[in-house]
Amino acid sequence: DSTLAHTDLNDPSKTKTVLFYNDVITGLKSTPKRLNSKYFYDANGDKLFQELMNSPEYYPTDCELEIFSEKTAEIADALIADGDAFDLIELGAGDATKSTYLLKYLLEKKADFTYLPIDISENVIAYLNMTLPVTLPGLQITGLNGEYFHMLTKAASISSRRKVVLFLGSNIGNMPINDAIEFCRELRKHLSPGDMALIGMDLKKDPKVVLAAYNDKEGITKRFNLNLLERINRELNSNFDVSKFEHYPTYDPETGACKSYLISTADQRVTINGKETIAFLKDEYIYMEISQKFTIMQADQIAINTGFVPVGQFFDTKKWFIDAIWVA
Ligand code: AVJ
Repeated sequence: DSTLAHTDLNDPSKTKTVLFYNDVITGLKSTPKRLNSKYFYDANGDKLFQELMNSPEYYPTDCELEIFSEKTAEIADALIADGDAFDLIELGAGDATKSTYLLKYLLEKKADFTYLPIDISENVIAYLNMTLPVTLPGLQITGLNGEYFHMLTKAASISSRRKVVLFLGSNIGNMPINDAIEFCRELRKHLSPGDMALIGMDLKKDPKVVLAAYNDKEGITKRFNLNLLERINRELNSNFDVSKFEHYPTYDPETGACKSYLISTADQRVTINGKETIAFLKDEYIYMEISQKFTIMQADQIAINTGFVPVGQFFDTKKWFIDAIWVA
């Protein structure tokens, strides 16, 4: 019953706005209030995440970069398998820094593959399509902008070659464990026997180290979270006063759940799309994001429970992060 929902649904950019609007309204009308962290990544959010990856506290990227730079050959050789042609599909490719190590090695090895990065951010896909063929001459690349499974289906419709799916950066941790398991089941359904997945997972570790990564001194994580409120203001004609929300990260060493909240510092009202009014009480929270941490055993269990066979494990020297290879 929104005005937005009555705008032109055939215009893909409008459709996206409507989906965003509906999710925001549903989330903010729920008890407790929540927003979906997949919406963090507009152009501004992409930039903030880049900054965050360079911050001293945010370790997952450094750990996985170490794995990809130090163990490139072992990882690539495991993925090449019998040397047949394959599609290398990356879910949530971002700036593809980690995968670039792999791509470079595969090109040197004259492996027969096409790289299909999938990302929710249009900016990311436009950037990869433009820059990767320059930095990696000879690379066959088809960037796909959209939701993971929609784009996996699309990838399958343009090619029937063996698939190797990269899901790095502990993006899998952005779901509660049961959703992650459901996600892996769904992923398995999109694959055929012999296809592979390379999954990056952040491991449980010193709780102080984990919490600091989501509470950096410079306040980048805080701005990263507040940017979603600003994005709602920009794209959905809304009036969040971001100075009246505080970033509150938590880490539970028992469950491995690292969660972030925005806490309203006052009783306040926000108008979304000029018509829907959302009331916040002082100290009321918006649940923003989960970044689940796993044990090595859990990583194996998730594979086995979702129809995969775990066949390889790669760690950084600190053993803070795992890249696991699973065969469908
Ligand atoms: C990109 C989802 C892996 O959860 O660690 C970083 C995003 N959020 N700091 C993560 C994020 C806050 C990141 N992932």
